[in-house]
Amino acid sequence: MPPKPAFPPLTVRSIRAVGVEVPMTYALGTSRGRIVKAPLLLIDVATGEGVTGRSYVWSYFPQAMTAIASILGAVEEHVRSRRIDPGALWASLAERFGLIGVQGIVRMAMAGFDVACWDALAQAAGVPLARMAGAEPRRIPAYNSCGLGLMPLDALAGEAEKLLAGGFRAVKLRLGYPTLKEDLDAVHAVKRRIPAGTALMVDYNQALSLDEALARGRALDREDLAWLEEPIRHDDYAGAAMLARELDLPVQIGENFSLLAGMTAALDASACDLVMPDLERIGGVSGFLAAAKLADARKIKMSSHLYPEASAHLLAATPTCHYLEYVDWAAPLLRDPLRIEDGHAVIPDAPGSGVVWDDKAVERYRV
Ligand code: SMN
Ligand code: MG
Repeated sequence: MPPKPAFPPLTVRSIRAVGVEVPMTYALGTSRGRIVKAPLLLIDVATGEGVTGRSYVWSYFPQAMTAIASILGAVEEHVRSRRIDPGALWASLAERFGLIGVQGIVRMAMAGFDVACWDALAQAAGVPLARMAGAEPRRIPAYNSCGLGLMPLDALAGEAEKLLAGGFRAVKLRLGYPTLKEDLDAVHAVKRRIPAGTALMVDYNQALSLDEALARGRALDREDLAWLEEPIRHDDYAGAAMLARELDLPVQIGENFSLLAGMTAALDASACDLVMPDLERIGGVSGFLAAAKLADARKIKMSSHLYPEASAHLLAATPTCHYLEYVDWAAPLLRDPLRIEDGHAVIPDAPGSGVVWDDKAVERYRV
């Protein structure tokens, strides 16, 4: 990999956070509830040098946005006028928030700030974020995760077809229907409609007990699936390790890894065959790059979770890069949404992460 460019001298001037709710093209039924609007907190880090770095955090529910924005106010107070060196600022903020702890919405605010800082640095250096992270921009294999939530059986096949229309060769189906039979019916309905060779991932969002996961996993073993995601509660690493041992189907976890320590604990427990850290939960760009190193050291394939715009750059810097999770949820807010060609995310050849707001759209969806 090419050497990382030095960080250009930038200082924090202010942080702005704006909450939006963006209607989703496909409602997403998960075993944890149905999502129809994306609650996104948009973050702008203005620098004394004139460059503005941007990021967003997926806030899971709208009320969280107010709380995260408020924590960002405390972040701003602490880092105002400081030099932008993401690692040093992370360490300093972790110390500042030591009593409440770097978790939950504090971690979300810190990660959103970190990603925006990296975007500002890449812009100031005049390079794509991938280069700032030490990688050559390249095309990243992507799966379409926009839809295929829990829904009536007769609607699934049509949606699968729509999701492949953009050239994708991989899609993810949410499972966790009341019975195994319904899960299998959903898998079969989708498989009947997608071309042979299309990768099909399935995601339970932690819905199953360990016994039920073993039973359903054994049945799914025969379905030629790309992975089985979060079958059981996310922090039961011993249970996940048992499933990973017993099942042929690769067990995928990672969107709930909290910082590198969470991922390390999971890998030490042999809890999974694949990992998919989330840019926000793993600790922003700095955390994601550390996760990529760890995945490489343990020879485990790594995908991303949400945030496709910045994650595409970072997967270029991930030696064991597997799949980008593509969702279009922020696309209506962006001047140049991430492009998918032939099933691959195209890293834009422009300075920064590629996240530039369409101001009119932001106004339209602002809450
Ligand atoms: C998911 C989780 C949370 C919000 C949206 C989607 C899902 C995924 O687990 O992996 O896409
Ligand atoms: Mg998931």
